[in-house]
Amino acid sequence: MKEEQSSLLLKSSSLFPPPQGVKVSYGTAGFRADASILKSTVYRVGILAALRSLKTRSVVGLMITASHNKVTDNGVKIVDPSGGMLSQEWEPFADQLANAPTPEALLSIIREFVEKEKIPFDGVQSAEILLGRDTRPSGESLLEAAKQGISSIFGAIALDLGILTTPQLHWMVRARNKGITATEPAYFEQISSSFRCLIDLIPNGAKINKPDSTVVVDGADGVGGEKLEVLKNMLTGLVIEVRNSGKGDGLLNDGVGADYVQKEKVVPRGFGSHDIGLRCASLDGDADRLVYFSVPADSSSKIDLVDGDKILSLFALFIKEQLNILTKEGNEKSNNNFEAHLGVVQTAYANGASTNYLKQLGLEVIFTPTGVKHLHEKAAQFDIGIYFEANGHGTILFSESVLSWLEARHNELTSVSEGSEQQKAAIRLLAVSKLINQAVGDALSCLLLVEAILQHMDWSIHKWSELYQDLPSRQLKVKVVDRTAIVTTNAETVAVSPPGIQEAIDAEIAKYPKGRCFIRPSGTEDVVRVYAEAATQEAADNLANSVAKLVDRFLGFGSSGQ
Ligand code: NG1
Ligand code: ZN
Repeated sequence: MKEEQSSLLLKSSSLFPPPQGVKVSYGTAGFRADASILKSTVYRVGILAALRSLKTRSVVGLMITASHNKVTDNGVKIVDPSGGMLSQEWEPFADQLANAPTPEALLSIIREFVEKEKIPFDGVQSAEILLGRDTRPSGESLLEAAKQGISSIFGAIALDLGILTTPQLHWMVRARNKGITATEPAYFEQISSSFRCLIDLIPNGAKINKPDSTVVVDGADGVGGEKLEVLKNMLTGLVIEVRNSGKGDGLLNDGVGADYVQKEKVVPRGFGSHDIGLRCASLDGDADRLVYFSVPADSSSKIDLVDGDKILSLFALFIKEQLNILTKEGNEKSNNNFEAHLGVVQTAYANGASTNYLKQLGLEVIFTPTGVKHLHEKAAQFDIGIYFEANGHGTILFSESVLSWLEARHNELTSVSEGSEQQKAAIRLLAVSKLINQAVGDALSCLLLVEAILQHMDWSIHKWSELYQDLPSRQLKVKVVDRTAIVTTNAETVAVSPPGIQEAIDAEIAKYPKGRCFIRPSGTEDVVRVYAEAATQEAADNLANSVAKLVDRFLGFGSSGQ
């Protein structure tokens, strides 16, 4: 490393001292903390992004968001050149970098890493980083810190794309590296035109004037609501009413948003008995999660939740149906036979009833630990892989080979049977691959796909919700002394440490018919999460409560002296 580079790093990093006595870690979704202590971390992630760009010789992204967390929190994460999450191999380096106590320590960590990873660090090679942030007030000054970090590396340039949803930034990084126009208008154009294509192919024509063509969306008072206001004007065949769009007095994620709706199972602010029977949806604070809900006739606050598992089920049904049309009827005439391997990926938080349903459909279901990086990686191993977290984060990945096959089938069918059902199925699947974000879960594109499929099937939200009955479940958080004391295995369903805790949990589960329960340390908050499922709501609540007590007994503050 050149002398000028070292002194620039020393000088610039001394302006961003790390907070005393705080250890941060690159969790499920990057670094997250109270925004007031994040400047130094974000500055250092700027350096990290520049190094990642140099190493991969590609454009990377840096997003400032704390998703569904409260407005006073913020966070930062890196988008890899593929549009996915930062490679897990770099996470330990991210931790070291963020926790280096002094500028000198920081410099020596960078030096060592640059050498180990053979990062071209000569000032000749250039690095490019796309920056995005959500609507949090702290975003602007944190973005400045990121820019300072980036410009402390010779040859690195930051391109500030302003306020974006997290999936928009992922989409743009991916597009940029593929040589496709990476702008917001290009993003909106791609998703609205592929939506239009699906609507044009709806079996009995679009049913624009049906009362069901309106969806009411809770924007969580965040960036998603703001963007949806723009997108909705580009759509035909769908009316979107946006509430909690961030323009009013409402506070981001405060009694609104997908996380609140999914966990509390009550209406978000601004919704109530006047919405009985309507099809409603909720985005999270950075618009990478989506859940649907309706307000039942006898309620003003309780909802009928249609969560990520049901979105996954709807997508799986549709894709399977289209693949069947394409491969079964008249396939003998085709020169393009290909058995597309369709699979789904879930986590332990998926409702057990959804897993049963998907298996009954004959689908291969696999499980991974929490965090989209794990789900995404597994889904990419299928020709068409659909992954969803119960909380509404998910997408559908199409492999290059399935896309080439679809293109070839489409061309072949266009010449021999234009307008046939098979040709339409090929067009629909290609449209889905363009509508749905190939980089990460995207609430806006998922919303449009759900809407297109419901219109295609001519289904109400109630019909969709009745695909299967969710098992009652309960999620709780427990504060402990050190959540890293919990070590899990088997896609997080079994706790191997602290010793004895799993046996105690198993003894509780055994008391409840259809009982299922697991614990894991959160990757985004300083808590242990408890998830329980059972035959009745009361039983699920009791099981979750008794396991929460066990967690407290083994790891809580009462036992900190042990
Ligand atoms: P943690 O805090 O690790 O449970 C939460 C979600 C994840 C994922 C991340 C990223 C649950 C139970 N966990 O992670 O699924 O979405 O946030 O935002 O919903
Ligand atoms: Zn989010």
